Amino acid sequence: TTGTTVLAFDMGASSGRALIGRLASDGQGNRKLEVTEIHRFPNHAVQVGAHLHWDILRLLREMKKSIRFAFQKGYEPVTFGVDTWGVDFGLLDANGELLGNPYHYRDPHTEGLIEEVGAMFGQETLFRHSGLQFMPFNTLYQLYAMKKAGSPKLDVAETLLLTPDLLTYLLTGVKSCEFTMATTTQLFDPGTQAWNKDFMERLGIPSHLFLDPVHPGTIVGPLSSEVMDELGVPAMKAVAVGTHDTESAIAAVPAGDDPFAYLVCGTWSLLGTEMAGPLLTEETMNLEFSNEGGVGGTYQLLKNIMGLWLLQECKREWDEEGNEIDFPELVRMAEQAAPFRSLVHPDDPRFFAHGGMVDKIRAFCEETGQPVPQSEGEIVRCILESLALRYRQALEQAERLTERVYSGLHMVGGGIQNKLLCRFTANALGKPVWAGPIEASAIGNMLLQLVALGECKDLREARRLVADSFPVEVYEPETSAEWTAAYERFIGFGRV
Ligand code: ADP
Ligand code: LRH
Repeated sequence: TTGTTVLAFDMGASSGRALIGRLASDGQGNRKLEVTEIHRFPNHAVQVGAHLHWDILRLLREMKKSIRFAFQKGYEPVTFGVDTWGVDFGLLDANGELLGNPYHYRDPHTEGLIEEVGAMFGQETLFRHSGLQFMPFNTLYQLYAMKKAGSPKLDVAETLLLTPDLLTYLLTGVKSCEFTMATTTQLFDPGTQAWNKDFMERLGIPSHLFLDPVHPGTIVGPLSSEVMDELGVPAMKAVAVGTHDTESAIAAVPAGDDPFAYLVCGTWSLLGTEMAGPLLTEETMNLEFSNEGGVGGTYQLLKNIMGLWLLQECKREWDEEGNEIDFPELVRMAEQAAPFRSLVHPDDPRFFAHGGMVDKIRAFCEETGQPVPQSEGEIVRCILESLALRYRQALEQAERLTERVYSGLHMVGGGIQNKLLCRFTANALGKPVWAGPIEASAIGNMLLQLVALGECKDLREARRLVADSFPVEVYEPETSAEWTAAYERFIGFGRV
């Protein structure tokens, strides 16, 4: 039987991919989502002068290529959805043309602005009206950086489109603003469920740039006639899915009705739990958790953890030195290295900027009186053990905030291909890890298309479809006094 077919574009900070989802039915009421990857391409930051940018037109070109591939292979998707990393945006002029290359969230122009804006508004006020952890890349700081630099783009811009909305616009010509991305800006007030015009005014950010958000599952519009002609494909409608990749990934966690904890594991690690609304308490702020708008009316209480970025950057450095080692091999090297020699705190701010990661890790170890990791295996082992311990710390904090105890951790995303990390995490937590699916963001993206098409009733039914369609790998914890001792050392770094 042929079933409804949809196309998901999932743009991660390290790679972009296009996947086809087909809803297959055995005729007896049992349905499965069959997923096929049709295209994958690297996504790199590009340094231009003092700034770091995304290569947005390259992404557009790869997306068009994906659409062509899909139809060439005989698929006939009726809709598509785009999800990307959070916070970033492009500006359009009055003719609807893109003003320059969007900044990359790791551009250093926001340095020092957390402190500056905090002093202007008071951190409590900022938190109460945004619900977000103070991350240097939040859209609020990026726009304020442009304002401070006297950017003429801000003066002529008519519309701001967040990255997934921008890519959707470049394919359809329709401007939209999707809710989950809007909640990553720090300019959207979860209390009033509206843009915070007061913050904008006080920072000199023009408030006319922002469109009213629509909820995930809203149909945006068909491919533009230019794109249809160029590619020779029929009309296919864009759906505003959970366009923030993290929210799409959470939608695809195969959890049941009980409260659960999750870790979305990619370039970033997002660890948290699903809530019915935001938790805007002082303790949430002090423990550095965010409230992000999710799909299906949820709010996600989660912590941004620097994640596999540390490993990606080391790999990039070794690759550039001509010492190319793939991820599976790096994991094997880590497995052979001695355990618990050196640990870092992954969220030390020094690790945020790109470049020099191996030296930064060594410096952290030296400053904290630990053996300095030398070989690739030692470095990778240090990163993976440190991440696992950080996950335990964040899970304990989530338990404190929600006054619940979670019986294990769901892990999804590309990072679960690192089985050593999954095993370390189960051991560090002393709880089972349920790993899968890998392509959670793309799958969650498809689910919201199926909701828009009336094929899935709600998030609960969508999650059941994931559980019926994809295997989950279970990692039981191995009891170990060594992990407990390592956790004591880790906590000694003193960060929340
Ligand atoms: P993003 O969406 O942020 O680009 P992904 O979810 O694709 O990230 O995850 C990318 C990460 O997954 C890489 O940084 C790497 O650490 C890990 N990874 C990818 N493939 C493998 C593999 N074969 N073995 C181990 N780890 C892998
Ligand atoms: C993960 C992610 C995360 C954001 C970061 C910018 O891809 O979307 O949720 O905070 O990118």
